[in-house]
Amino acid sequence: MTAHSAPPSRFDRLLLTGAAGSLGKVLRERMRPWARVLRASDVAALEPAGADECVRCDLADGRAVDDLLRGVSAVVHLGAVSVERPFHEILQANILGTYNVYESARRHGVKRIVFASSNHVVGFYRQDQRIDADAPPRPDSNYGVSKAFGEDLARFYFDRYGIETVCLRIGSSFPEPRDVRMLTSWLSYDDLTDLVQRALTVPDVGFTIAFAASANRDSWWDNRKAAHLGWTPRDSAERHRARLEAQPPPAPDDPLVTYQGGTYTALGPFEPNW
Ligand code: NAI
Ligand code: 15L
Repeated sequence: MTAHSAPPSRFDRLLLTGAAGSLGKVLRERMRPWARVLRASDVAALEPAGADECVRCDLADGRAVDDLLRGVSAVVHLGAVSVERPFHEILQANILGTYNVYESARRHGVKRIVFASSNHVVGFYRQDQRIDADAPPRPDSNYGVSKAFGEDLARFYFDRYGIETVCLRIGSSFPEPRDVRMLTSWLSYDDLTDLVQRALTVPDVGFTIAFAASANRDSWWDNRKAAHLGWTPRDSAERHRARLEAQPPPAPDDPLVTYQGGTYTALGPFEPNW
């Protein structure tokens, strides 16, 4: 299966949360041929496009999310606070929001979710360590903790209710890598698209954790436990190396070049809102 091609059988209705975000905009265009109807959702306003169903919905609103999941065949769940923020913000969108998605999936018989997890679930591993999906989580932030919660929730909903999830521990998915850390963590949009397509369509994924980086020269992640997805990234950050290494070099103990999660390991603390 190559990126952008239609999967072997089309879905009836695919739900994409976070559709107004950076990755959501990209995947919305690319997922449209994969389903009879694409339902695009976000708390932010959505531009009408194609024949998409556009639903503005706060993931923290359980009743609204329950309506959102009605009639859906599978979900690509991107909607979230996507950077480090105070816990009360993360709690609403990422923790309560992801619970609402899974519980509504159970109520409506949705059998497959692709969950946008993050490298920040394991951000406190050092860059000289190589880990696989069985390495214990070492979240680097409130944000990373919320993604670890999402992975645990996905594990529970598979063991208890048989809802399959592929958790994508996305590295750094931007048009181009932005700093020396991203020479290792970068994921191109084409490689992301191919991975999402496989995560939706490969049979019997159960509960799978896949590290999501392009075929960069160096890697911190051993992806053999996701080999059944048959995903082979094609792109590489290598052609950006000279430009990025010409940037002023970080100190050897700078988190950017020390920890897999980079600068997230040094953010905060944030005052609670109580
Ligand atoms: P983004 O911040 O551009 O998009 C996230 C979207 O979620 C936004 O459109 C936002 O309005 C929406 N959202 C936030 N709170 C919401 C709520 N309460 N209800 C409904 N929608 C809400 O982030 P991006 O880069 O597109 O990331 C997409 C997903 O992938 C996120 O879950 C992020 O954590 C994850 N990810 C992204 C990486 C990247 O490099 N772009 C790396 C690792 C994970
Ligand atoms: C993430 O999880 C974020 O969503 C994204 O904005 C980047 O910070 C990325 O990780 C990264 O680690 O580069």
